[in-house]
Amino acid sequence: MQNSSEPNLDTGSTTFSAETYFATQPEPPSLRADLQDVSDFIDRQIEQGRKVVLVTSGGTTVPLELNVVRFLDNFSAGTRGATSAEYFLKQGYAVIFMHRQFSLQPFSRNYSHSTHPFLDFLEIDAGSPCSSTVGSACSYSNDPSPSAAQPHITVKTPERAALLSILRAYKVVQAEGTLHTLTFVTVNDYLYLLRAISKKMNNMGGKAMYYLAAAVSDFFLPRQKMSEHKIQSGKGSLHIEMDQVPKILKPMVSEWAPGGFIVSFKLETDQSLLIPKARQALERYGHQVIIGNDLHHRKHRVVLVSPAKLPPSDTKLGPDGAMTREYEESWIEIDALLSAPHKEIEEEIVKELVARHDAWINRT
Ligand code: PAZ
Repeated sequence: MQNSSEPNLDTGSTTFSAETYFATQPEPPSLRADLQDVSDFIDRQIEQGRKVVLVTSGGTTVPLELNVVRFLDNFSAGTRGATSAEYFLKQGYAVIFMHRQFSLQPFSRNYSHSTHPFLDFLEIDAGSPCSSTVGSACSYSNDPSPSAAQPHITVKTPERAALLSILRAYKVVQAEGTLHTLTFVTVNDYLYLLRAISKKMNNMGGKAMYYLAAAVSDFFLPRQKMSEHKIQSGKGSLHIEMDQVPKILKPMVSEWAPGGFIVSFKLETDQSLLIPKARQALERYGHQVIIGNDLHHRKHRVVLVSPAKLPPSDTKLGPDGAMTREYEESWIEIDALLSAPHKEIEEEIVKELVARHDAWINRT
């Protein structure tokens, strides 16, 4: 990076292998404690015979300075991950929900501060003092003692049924201890957590599913090239050269979680790229499913791309005589399900994946 207040140390490479990445980039300070909690959670789920899914959600950041003022961010509100996590819980899975700090979370996502603010559907009961315009005349509003008169707060009638159903599901999950959440902020946090959790979950073999919906940066600034302090603007325009984040699906599939069912997401803005890029990635990494979605239709339409289940006689040979793989695509669209006005596409995605995961566990 130019315009840095610190000397740049050349790491000698712009294409990091996963091995080089972890050998040169620092481990997040909270990693060990996070991992211990995840490990205890997994052990409890193994005892209870549950399948476990790791859901990653939200976007990673790439800090530009060690004392971070500016950073590069990846687009994702966390809707896909948080919504899917709820449906996995409903299907009996235990969920490790690894999400970007402050992005949407299962259950509470239904009352996001921007789209459905919680305070807007609460009301102070008529008849309670302070039920209308509350001002300084509301003498007890700040008195927390049990003996003090308190107004009754209720949920507005049209909101009650939905809230009750969400609250009940949330309480069941809490009582059963089937949801464990942990957070990342930077791409470095994400990579370290993903590696550690995948290795831990690999003890579960086929009962582990990985649902990688987080939006992860393809580029990063190695620690050795970062400015310690806020980059100063005095020297004119800023030129930053970022290195490529290693393609972690490769070691994930072959080393960290070879026994698991791995589902990754691919986001494109040009829909025509979805299938070719998904096939290319499956060819390269050899995991089970890629879900392609384009930015503007992601809430209504996705495509699941996976290796085709061909009988051996249909296996094709390439020009060099080597076996070539065939892929199949299935689209999920919720426009077709007009009967359900509040349908969420994640319900269908999760239903399909659970069926595929079960078939995969029971394969001979
Ligand atoms: O979180 P969100 O609902 O706003 O967006 C979800 C998504 C588009 C980030 C996700 O479906 C996805 O495609 N994740 C992978 C992105 C990538 O290609 O890195």
